[in-house]
Amino acid sequence: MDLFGNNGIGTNAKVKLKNLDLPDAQVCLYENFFSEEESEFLFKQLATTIKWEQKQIKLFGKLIAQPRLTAFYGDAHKNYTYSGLLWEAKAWTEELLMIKLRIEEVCKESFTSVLMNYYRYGEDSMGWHADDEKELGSNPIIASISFGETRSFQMRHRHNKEIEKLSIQLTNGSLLLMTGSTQHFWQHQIPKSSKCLNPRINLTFRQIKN
Ligand SMILES: O=C(O)CCC(=O)C(=O)O
Ligand SMILES: [Mn+2]
Repeated sequence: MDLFGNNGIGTNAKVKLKNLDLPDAQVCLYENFFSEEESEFLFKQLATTIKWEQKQIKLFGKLIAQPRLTAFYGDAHKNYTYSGLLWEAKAWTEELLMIKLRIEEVCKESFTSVLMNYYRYGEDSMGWHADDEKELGSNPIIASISFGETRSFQMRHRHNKEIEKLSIQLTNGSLLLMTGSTQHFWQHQIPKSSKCLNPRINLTFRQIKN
């Protein structure tokens, strides 16, 4: 498939941009950012070429396996501390560079790194957090791409309990862009689901400033 040529940015007629109108946040969702055909191809490529690992994290003094597989790729020496783990970047693959280029054209920003999550089934999840590590700078720019099964991406305000939690459906080929003050004021999570769900791959492109 020609991912650089005729299928280039802006040529997927189905791309739909939604600006989520949230207080203290700047969040946009591009549905069908990648076409169905591209998404299917990229899911398969990423599932087979990325070195997925199930890492252990310490929770309340106990080591437990993270409920998903992860990987971290990017520019050399742009290391990252996340969930109490030090991540050393593996070298960009051809597909990751292509995806990065497509996002950079739209965001008018460049990214140094990508943190990836592989949710194998409904039981795989990610708990409440904000992407606010100091390496990401004062107003982190997070470009999040999803392939495979649709999962709920929930957001809650960190201080104002009167603002209702919201749930965004992240569909195959979508791009969610979080910028500005979002990480200061909001947390997000991918909750477990008791439904029998197919796998999903999520890529969060980041700027490591160190
Ligand atoms: O899977 C997702 O959509 C969220 C991933 C995420 O929040 C992260 O990697 O920090
Ligand atoms: Mn996150």
